[in-house]
Amino acid sequence: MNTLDNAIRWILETRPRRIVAFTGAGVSAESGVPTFRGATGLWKEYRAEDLATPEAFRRDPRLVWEWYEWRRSKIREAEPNAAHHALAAAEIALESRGRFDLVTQNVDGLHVRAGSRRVHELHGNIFRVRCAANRHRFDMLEPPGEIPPVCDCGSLLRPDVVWFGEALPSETFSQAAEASSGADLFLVIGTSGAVYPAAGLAQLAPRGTIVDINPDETPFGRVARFALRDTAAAAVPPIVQAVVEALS
Ligand code: BJW
Repeated sequence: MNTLDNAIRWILETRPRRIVAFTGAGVSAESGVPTFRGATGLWKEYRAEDLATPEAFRRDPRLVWEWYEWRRSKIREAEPNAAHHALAAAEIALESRGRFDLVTQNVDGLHVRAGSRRVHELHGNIFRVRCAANRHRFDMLEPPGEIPPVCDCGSLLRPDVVWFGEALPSETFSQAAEASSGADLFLVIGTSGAVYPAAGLAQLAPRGTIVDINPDETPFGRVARFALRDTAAAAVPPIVQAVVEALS
């Protein structure tokens, strides 16, 4: 049965050592960062194709930047929640006893702010920018003076995130794929599984290792050992606490 108690019991019995947490927008929902899909998702008001593509940026860089600035301001106001903190604490607690990889589709940086260290950001980071000519890449934490911002080299700056039709950072993806195929516990937290190739990482996880944490049904539920229909802030802390306990 898909209960938190059963999942905890299984973790205590099997004592997983190689843990991957694969997160999506839902892990930050309880921090007040909107998700992409679903009733309150970002795509309800804005179409992805209008804003998160290279074509959209070429067509209307100002509109795309205004959307990103709105999101950046929401993320600046947000704080990591109990799920982010528990994942960071588990990584530190397991340092010499296991391996903990945090693979995230999120661009909000909240896992790093919570203290996670081995973080693989598959879709980039919203507080980093690069120039459209692809020569310069740097952090831009504050709002730009002008929108759209321009690089010293004269070309437009864009958020250093992965838009539809663009390749994921290859080294980051390879590291995530390697960790996924070696996992003995693969936690899927707060993702709809709608976007590839990120969602395909779960197919690399060895059979019977997936625990899906999401209040809604997901495609991972069908293959998961446990599908916990709960929020991240409620279910992640007891699950990772069990991992730490099992290895103590
Ligand atoms: C809670 C909760 C709570 C709520 N607790 N949970 C194979 C099949 C079909 C299509 C493709 C395919 N392979 C590639 C494609 C095309 C495309 C794609 O996947 N399209 C699909 C939409 C159909 N993929 C791409 O284009 C990718 N690139 C690519 O394939 O390149 C090929 C290439 C190779 C070589 C050279 C050139 C090209 C790139 C994908 C980039 C995705 N980018 C975005 C935007 C990032 C920047 C930004 O933030 O603006 O990434 S789109 C958006 O979706 C964002 C997210 O990271 C990603 C995933 O969304 P996520 O995290 O799952 O969020 P939601 O909203 O969907 O779900 C939230 C979940 O949380 C829900 O389930 C809720 O229930 C749950 N939840 N509250 C826990 N409290």
